[in-house]
Amino acid sequence: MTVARAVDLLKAGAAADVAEAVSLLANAARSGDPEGSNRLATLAAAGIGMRKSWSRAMAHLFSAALAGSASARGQLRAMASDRRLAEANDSAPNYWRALSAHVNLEDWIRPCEKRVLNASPRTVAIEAFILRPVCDWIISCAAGRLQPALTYAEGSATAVRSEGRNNSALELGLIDCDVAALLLRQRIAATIGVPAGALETSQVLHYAVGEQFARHYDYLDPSLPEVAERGQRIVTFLVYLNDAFDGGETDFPHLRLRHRGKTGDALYFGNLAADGAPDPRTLHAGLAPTSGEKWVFSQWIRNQAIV
Ligand SMILES: O=C(O)CCC(=O)C(=O)O
Repeated sequence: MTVARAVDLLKAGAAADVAEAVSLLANAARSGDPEGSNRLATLAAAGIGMRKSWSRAMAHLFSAALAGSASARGQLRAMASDRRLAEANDSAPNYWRALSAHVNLEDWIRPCEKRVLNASPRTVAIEAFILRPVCDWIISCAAGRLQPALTYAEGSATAVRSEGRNNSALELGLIDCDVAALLLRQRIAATIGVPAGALETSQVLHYAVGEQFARHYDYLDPSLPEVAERGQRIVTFLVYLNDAFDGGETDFPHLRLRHRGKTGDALYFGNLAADGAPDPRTLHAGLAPTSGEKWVFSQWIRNQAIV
């Protein structure tokens, strides 16, 4: 009840509501509610209602796991670098403490090897951007929470269902993220060299056979007031969460490039030309899988901090 009330307050978003939510969660955590600690972990990792601190986030996550939070336990198992320990039985004393010690935060901001697929517009592939267990974790959290994916009609501020985008998606606002998703966002921000605040709401995309995100641009119409207020979308960053499907490539018709990554690989591209104008050569599509189902973590990035 207390945690649900705190989440409602966080969604309301006013400073006083956030402060009350933090205090409710802290009380819940103190009285042993695992979800109180789990939510505090997210707030510390996102810097909501408190200073952003990964070490505090990890401490809350450890407390949540110890108190029995299935979410915290799943996150620690997904993120730990010692895979044997992560897959071991949790009955050993100090198991969750030991596992927490194997979540290496440095790994998440370490520079990664990039392969340029196209010089202009710059389109870059990265192998093994995140580990398969993290992909599996993100998929397991999104499955069951998917909604029809929406698009904005030209010049309109209302998102609608369209034939061209008939797949489904989960939108992950900051407070909907867990520490694993926030670390992924941090890794993306570090790779592009932007503050984490320049990342829009993340999306987990799901495509069943025949579902697609038809050809589109990710940049925004520069004349929109939105662009003056919240900046332009400069980069699109995709992480392929699985590869057990046929078809389903990311297609760039103007670049004669069709790409699909293996589980955990990433692809990113710049949406603007060198002069800062939208680059129509970035036209792209998420093609429909012809068998299996496709999962992608999609991140649009602005040229200024928006959160
Ligand atoms: O799913 C894909 O391969 C492409 C996704 C996409 O076009 C987007 O997120 O803008």
